[in-house]
Amino acid sequence: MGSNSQSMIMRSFVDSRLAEQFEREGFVVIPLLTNDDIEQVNAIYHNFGTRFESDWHTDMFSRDVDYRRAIHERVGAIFETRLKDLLDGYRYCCGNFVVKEPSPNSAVPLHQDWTIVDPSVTRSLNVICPLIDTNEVNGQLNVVPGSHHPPSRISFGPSDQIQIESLLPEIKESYLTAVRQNAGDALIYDGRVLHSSEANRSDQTRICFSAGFIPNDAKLRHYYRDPQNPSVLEVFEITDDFFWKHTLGERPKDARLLGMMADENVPITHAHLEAWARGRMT
Ligand SMILES: O=C(O)CCC(=O)C(=O)O
Repeated sequence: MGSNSQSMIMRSFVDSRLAEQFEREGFVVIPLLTNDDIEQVNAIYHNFGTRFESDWHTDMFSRDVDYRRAIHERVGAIFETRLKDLLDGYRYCCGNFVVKEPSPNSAVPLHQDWTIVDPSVTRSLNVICPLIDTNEVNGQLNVVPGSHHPPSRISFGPSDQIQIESLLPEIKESYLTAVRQNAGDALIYDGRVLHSSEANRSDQTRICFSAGFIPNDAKLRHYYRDPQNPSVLEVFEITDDFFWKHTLGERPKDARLLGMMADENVPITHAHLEAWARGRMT
């Protein structure tokens, strides 16, 4: 299911130091939003006042398409402005608030983000930016550096649960890095990078904005696995509106089916962790 129309873009940042660090580690952290931006984004969040049931929530949980579109456009415009001169040939394609209410139930397990491009030829960049300083108490992010290196998987949406429980003690001990961010700092990572966050044990809600960027010439994709036919992934070409219209877990509507592929994801093992760590050295 490769596509020749998408070119492998190795360089993601204009700045060489960031570009190299990103290739090696799969992520960088940079100061991004100004204090005024943070105020504006906070005001947008609070003015909408949307209520969610769960203690960790993303706008994708909402069925209010107008709300989702408004957030995508209004907050996305701020991130587009701040990132356009830093990224090398990438465009904004999706954006959501990701919010941790103060609760022991607000942890996010280790995962890769959905694959939204053809990973055999290109990559997506994902951004997570908190509106307050984050730390080990209020739900800072953690990443596995180097986990964008092969072998990599296709992440096909909410039913894609990485079976990794038995490796978690080892990952926490030797491979997981905490990312402490000041308000407005952006964690920018390759969408394949494994990441997680602990529960928010503070008394303040931790609001982040999460945005996706893809190369200007890349086509957006969504990989869907039908629970009745779990050995196969259906590959759809999607457009930006998918991200505010799509209902979590459903087969995409109004999207072009490009074809089917075998689900070749294999469980993550100690050998993967070693390979990723080695990939950082080369
Ligand atoms: O909100 C968080 O702490 C985690 C968010 C996240 O992992 C994601 O959006 O992929």
